[in-house]
Amino acid sequence: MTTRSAHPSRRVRTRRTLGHTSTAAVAAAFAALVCFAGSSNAAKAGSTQTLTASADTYLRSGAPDTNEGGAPFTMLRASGENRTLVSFSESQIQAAAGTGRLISATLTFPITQNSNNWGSTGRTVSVYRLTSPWSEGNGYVQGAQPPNRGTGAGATWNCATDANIATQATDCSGVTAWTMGKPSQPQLHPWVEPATSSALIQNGQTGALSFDVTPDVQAFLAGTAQNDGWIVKKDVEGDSGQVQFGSKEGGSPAQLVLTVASSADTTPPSAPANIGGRGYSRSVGTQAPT
Ligand SMILES: [Ca+2]
Repeated sequence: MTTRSAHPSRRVRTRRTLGHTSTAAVAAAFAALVCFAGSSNAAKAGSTQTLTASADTYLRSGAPDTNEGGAPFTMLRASGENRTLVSFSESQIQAAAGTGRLISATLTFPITQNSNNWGSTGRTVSVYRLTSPWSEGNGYVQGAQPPNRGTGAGATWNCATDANIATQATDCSGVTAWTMGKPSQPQLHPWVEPATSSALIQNGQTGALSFDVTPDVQAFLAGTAQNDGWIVKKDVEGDSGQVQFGSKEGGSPAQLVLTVASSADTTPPSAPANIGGRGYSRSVGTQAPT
């Protein structure tokens, strides 16, 4: 498979498909995008490029000093308020954009386990841009046999960076602490309201859950926002609904799919025969997973 989504109609179809929550459609789109990511060819201007998460973990209000950065999944669920964190390398985002113009950025989470307890009409999950740096950590406790609290620093419910995740103490203060609770005081939270975007998740849904994060990535590229990644949580966290997403450690990390046009390209792409021949030869480098 070529890395170039050279034919305009194919590219448009892919982007439209990602906007739906139809299981089959999302699964098909995700499979196609994974195929793009697997190629070693340098991406070209006007192409769709896929980055893989550089850090992922999830937070648990029910275990507020426990890190799950080494888990083979991330999770959302009502019991103990599980929330997913993910971030992508700023240098990889910059390299992927190059001097081009960002058309779209889609954050995609592969669904690896759906508990199918989302009510009869599904529930809404939203992604927010984080405003605090955090540390992934290497703990794997929930569901692990045996549990491994991990070593060193990592994110927890209480701490953006808990200095010692091996202990059940809150080892952070000041800039390394954050406020995940206090729902009536949103100004204390380390994320931007309102949500960047939302998606519906339903019983029986497989494939992937995707969010449009174009404005956030545009802000990263423009230098008007710091790239601290995103947090994903259910809009009503007390409602039933549990899902696991793939993680780096599980071999199926979240992906950031960027569609970038050449900075000189102000018109839709021309026929495939013209691409690469004149003005489309800029190489932006291969995005290897980290
Ligand atoms: Ca991880």
